[in-house]
Amino acid sequence: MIAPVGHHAGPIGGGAASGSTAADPGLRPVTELTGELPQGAPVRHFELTARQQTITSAAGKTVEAWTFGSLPGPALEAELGDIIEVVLANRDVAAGVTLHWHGYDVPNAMDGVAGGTQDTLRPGQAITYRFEARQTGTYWYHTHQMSAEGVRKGLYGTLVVRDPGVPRAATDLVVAGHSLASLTLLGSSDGVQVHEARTGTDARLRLVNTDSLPQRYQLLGTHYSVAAVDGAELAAGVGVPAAEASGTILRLPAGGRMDLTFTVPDHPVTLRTEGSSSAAVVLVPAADGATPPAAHGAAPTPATADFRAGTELDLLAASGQASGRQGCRLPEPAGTVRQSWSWTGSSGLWTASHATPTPSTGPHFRK
Ligand SMILES: [Cu+2]
Repeated sequence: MIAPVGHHAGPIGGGAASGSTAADPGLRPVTELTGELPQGAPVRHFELTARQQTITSAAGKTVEAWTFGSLPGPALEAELGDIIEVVLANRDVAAGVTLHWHGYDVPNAMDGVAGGTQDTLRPGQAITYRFEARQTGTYWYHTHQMSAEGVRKGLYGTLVVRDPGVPRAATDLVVAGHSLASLTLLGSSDGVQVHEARTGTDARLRLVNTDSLPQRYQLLGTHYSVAAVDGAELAAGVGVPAAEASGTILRLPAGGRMDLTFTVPDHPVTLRTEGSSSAAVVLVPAADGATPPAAHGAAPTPATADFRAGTELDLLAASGQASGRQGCRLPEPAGTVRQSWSWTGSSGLWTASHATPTPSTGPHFRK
């Protein structure tokens, strides 16, 4: 039985009392800062249940995890202007759970910071998060109760918000890199994951580092463009030449994202992470209609990456060259939310704070 957690469930952040018991009638409990929702907007409804789970990986490793049913949790998708509604329940994670929207601007009461904007959910409890999708791009969600432990053990997933006015790439993949004990995952696996795509069509690979340390990746077999960083679309993508084994290394900071775009070539494209020699995401040219997929033979042997020989892509230098200026910021399209980053020692995670206000219809509290 799941009991709802109401606005009067108890004291919240910093000892401030919630509800009408507040000593100062001029103070509003943070749990009331829910913002306003657009009338009649489509509602994207999701249900996430935190649980203890034993995971056996593709490579045969067994780890004790905390999950939202899978590693990563369900991939959440919405369009700009939608209402994102997520019912979070805690089945049996004794340490508690919340949902924080990494890099995503939400009303304060929806921000999921245990002890700051809500109480943690204990086993048997549930809460509903509801907010308008006002930013497009690649984001992720994670627990914010003891997050150094909770995120690492598996309480995370991806969030992608699309602009319905922008055509979706023919192949649009979200791949979260994650480390859990001896396990390093690319997406949901520490093995080889093969996706088919037609030669000549466009592809977008949304890379998310869900670790609390930087991670390094390589995309082999194609030239590509870094089209977005941390959810913000770049005005001009940063071009990266085709990489062989000693090619360009993409270094993603803790919690960081990079969207890579390319045209599917007539040969495989392989994504590798430094943390695992077994994990690979491989895009192979799709069989044409006349040829059954089986005729293409066994799964390809993925390209091998050499992380010692490659050089890290310097986005600042690359964008400076592109614009003819030195040391400039990444180009920003209109409406970009500028993000700064801060290290929160208590949670052991980097968190984004927003320096540029976005239009607000409700009370927002900015970290
Ligand atoms: Cu985060």
